[in-house]
Amino acid sequence: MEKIVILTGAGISAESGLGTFRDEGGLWAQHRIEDVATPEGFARDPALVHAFYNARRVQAAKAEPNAAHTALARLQRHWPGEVVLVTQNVDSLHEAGGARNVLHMHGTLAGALCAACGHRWAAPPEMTVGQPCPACAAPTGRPDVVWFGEMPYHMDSIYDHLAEAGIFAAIGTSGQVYPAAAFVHEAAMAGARTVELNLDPSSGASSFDQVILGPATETVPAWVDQLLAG
Ligand code: BJW
Repeated sequence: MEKIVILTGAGISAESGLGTFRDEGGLWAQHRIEDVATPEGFARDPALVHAFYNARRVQAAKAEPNAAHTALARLQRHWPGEVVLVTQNVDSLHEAGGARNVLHMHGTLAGALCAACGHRWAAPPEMTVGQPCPACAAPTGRPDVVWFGEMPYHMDSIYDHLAEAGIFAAIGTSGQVYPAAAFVHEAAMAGARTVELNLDPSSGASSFDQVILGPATETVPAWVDQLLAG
């Protein structure tokens, strides 16, 4: 049975109350990317960056998975082949909705990372500047997320899955950030059928075989029903 590879973005968590980045009033309308989502911004003002991620960690902890998250978990349980979930999101709503083996290519709010030795540990609800690393004691704890200019996680595994995909879906992502924006091309080259599910057409919509527009809580359960009905 065909392998399904699904890429999700901030739009899938929007109806759980978590803000997207590039929609009107989104996170990038309120914060400068250079200040809060680059290693240079963290080096300049770590307190500002910790405050940004502490607030999002608190908000994400209160959020509940929605019908789109649970529908993808249902697809993972019932599809006779493999369903690989790759998310750009740093929340844990896929897991809370019952999904397994989620590849968090941009890291997670739940993790802390030592910028000096690379050790990882569970982030406290509030991270502070100079937090010592439990492994090497350097005062260089940072959120375990991937900023611009850094290499996303799990890339070898993701490219291997894309090369074997029979179906590729991108859900709730604007297609403006690489390398995720190019996954549709990788999957198409492997012969996959490609589908975008988004509120509005993304900047890469013309690269997909099919585009399904609407809120994820409506389109994703319907798409999953259709796949499982064969
Ligand atoms: C709904 C909805 C509803 C709303 N229902 N839908 C030129 C060309 C190519 C690349 C580059 C370039 N110049 C620079 C680069 C590289 C750079 C990049 O892409 N820059 C672009 C700005 C051009 N990329 C990087 O630096 C990456 N690293 C890298 O490339 O390493 C080298 C490499 C080389 C080769 C292979 C592999 C690697 C790292 C990128 C890191 C991004 N980090 C962030 C922050 C993470 C931590 C955090 O959360 O704070 O990741 S930025 C931010 O954007 C976050 C997101 O994951 C990411 C994508 O955003 P997403 O999810 O698409 O959200 P939005 O808001 O953009 O879109 C939401 C969508 O949902 C919209 O379309 C809505 O319509 C929709 N929607 N409600 C359904 N209810």
